[in-house]
Amino acid sequence: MGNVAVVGAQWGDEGKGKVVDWLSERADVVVRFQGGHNAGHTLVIDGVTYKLSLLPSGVVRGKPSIIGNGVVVDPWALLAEIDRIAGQGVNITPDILKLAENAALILPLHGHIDRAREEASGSSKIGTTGRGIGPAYEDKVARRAIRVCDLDDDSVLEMKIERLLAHHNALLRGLGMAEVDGHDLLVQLKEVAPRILPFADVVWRRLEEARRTGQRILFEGAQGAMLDVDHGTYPFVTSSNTVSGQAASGSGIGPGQVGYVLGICKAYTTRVGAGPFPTEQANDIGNRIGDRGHEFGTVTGRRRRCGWFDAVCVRQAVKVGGINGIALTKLDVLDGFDELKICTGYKSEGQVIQHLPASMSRQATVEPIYETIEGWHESTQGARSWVQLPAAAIKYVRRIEELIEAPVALLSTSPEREDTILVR
Ligand code: 2SA
Ligand code: MG
Repeated sequence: MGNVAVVGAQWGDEGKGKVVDWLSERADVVVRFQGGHNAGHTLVIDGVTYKLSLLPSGVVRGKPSIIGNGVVVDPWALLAEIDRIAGQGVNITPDILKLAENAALILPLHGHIDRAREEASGSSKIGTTGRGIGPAYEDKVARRAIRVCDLDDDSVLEMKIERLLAHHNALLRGLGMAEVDGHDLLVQLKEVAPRILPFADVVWRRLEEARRTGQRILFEGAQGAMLDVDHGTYPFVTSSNTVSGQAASGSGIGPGQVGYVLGICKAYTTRVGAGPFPTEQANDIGNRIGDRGHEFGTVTGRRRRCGWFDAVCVRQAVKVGGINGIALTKLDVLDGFDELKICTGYKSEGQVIQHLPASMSRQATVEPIYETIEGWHESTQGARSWVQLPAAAIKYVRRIEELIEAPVALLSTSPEREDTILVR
């Protein structure tokens, strides 16, 4: 195995945590390259469940781990997560974890703005995780973010806080909301700095060293292609690029080093938050999938919307993200259905189309065209080899491969990592 990037091929929650954990054993360093503590990656190791949001999944196994520059970092959330994982017996030291010194910070005001906007949006809510992700990325691209390296220098920090608040306080005043006190923010940041700075590093150099010495890098994506700020169901997306191209720029290495791109998708579809979801089953079928699949958000506990496998969306994710192979997860959730449906195209404005259009109104009105496939009644849960699968399940997987134009390289049949079938 060379370098691998693991990315979501749907709307997130495809089971990346388990696959990253499975692959991290063979990797020398694990890197997060976008998103923040909006992610929720669940790992089950020897029956113990670990829920990670910001930390790269490799840390649980003591793998050198990197939070890259493309991530937005809430320092308090990072420390809380480190402490929580320490409570489970995993000690995270600056030897293990490196934080890009050029990563932008999520500040308390970003969370306030995120939640206040959502509350004010009524029925046009995005359904964000409320973690301040969007506002933090806005400040980053507007060139007024406070970054990890700024924590090291009081005078720079003061100057940057002043610039940042000149922008935000003017807006908050206009909305009749409480302004942010610059001195309080400075005190808060100076208080957290001594615990954050030991993790700060020049991570591109660490990655360059890995490249030079032939170490294997595992890039760990968060969310999924349909939540990508460019390629997803805009504006119902997260505020970062989630596709594999981001693995390079979000960590500081060339695109040629990204290696094999493994897209993760469920054998059905889920989405949490608002926005288009053509194959959604807001009915008994969706409820049954949700109950069997325990479909609740890891971070927010929200119930996920559920529906049939959408081959159009996944094929699009394969193409825009250069996915070389797919890890198909949660096949066992579909056990016991008489028949299953796969979406093979859409009807839109009287035409049959083979892609999800960019326009918001067309995305909201496409009608899925389904192909019906025979189900299976045997249990696939915990299957560890191809021969343990019922013929109908194999047929279902093969049909998905054909439609998405990518091979299924891994098949996961339970949260336990041993319950994984290596197809190729
Ligand atoms: P945000 O908070 O600005 O990134 O929200 C924007 C949209 O992105 C979606 N989003 C997610 N969707 C699925 N899983 C995510 N992570 C958590 C999980 C979510 C949770 O793993 O379960 O616990 O609720 C995630 N993060 C962001 C979000 O729903 C919005 O649609
Ligand atoms: Mg998740």
